[in-house]
Amino acid sequence: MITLHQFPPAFKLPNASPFCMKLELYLRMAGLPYRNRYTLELHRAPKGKLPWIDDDGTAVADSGLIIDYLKRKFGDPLDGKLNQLQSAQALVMTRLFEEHLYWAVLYDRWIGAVGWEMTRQAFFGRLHWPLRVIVPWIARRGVRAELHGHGMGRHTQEQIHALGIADVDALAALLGDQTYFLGEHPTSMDAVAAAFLANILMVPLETPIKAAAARHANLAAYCQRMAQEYFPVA
Ligand SMILES: N[C@@H](CCC(=O)N[C@@H](CS)C(=O)NCC(=O)O)C(=O)O
Repeated sequence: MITLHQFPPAFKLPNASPFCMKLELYLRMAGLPYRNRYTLELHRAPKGKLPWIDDDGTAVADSGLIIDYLKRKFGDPLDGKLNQLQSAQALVMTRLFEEHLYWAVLYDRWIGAVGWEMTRQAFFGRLHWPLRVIVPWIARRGVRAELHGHGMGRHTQEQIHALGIADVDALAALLGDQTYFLGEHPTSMDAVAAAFLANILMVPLETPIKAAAARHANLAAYCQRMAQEYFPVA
């Protein structure tokens, strides 16, 4: 049995971490049985980040590498029929979501004042004093350093929003009037897209990036469709 180690649900989504939500979505879409283990214990994760899985004693970390492992072990019902061009498109879109847009969203949640208040309440609101003050301060300092290291955090807020909006506009154009990102059949790319888009469109944080995504009727409808098919929204 696969045990999925991920953060507890937040923001009324299966997970406030798009990487955790992506992996759970993939497991559901591929029809693989799993059980959830909600945790905050990053020090137990093989790479110090969530999600990771324990598959009957085999630990695998990183959502993308986990999906590769699952495909090798259980087969590839979602992506098996993709051609070379579609696989390349999936890779490029995944990189855009995970290595670029993610950082703009992270900035809005952890650095922008309104986002930080929401994040602080959701993630640390149940801690007792003085941990309720100390832990979020340390965590936010860590995220600020990561944003700086990535480079996104060195831009102004306006520039970060413009970069995120350009990503969202490009993704809307790529989706076009297709049902799924690579055509009429769901693929693992849709686990990525739905997890990241839900974490923008379905989270109660009003940002210019969310407004830009909402202006694209195809992105909003896609997100609703994926939610109806694959994940519960509380
Ligand atoms: N490349 C990793 C990224 C995972 C990731 O960044 N997880 C974040 C949550 S969204 C995390 O665990 N952060 C905790 C930390 O970095 O201390 C994957 O695809 O699983």
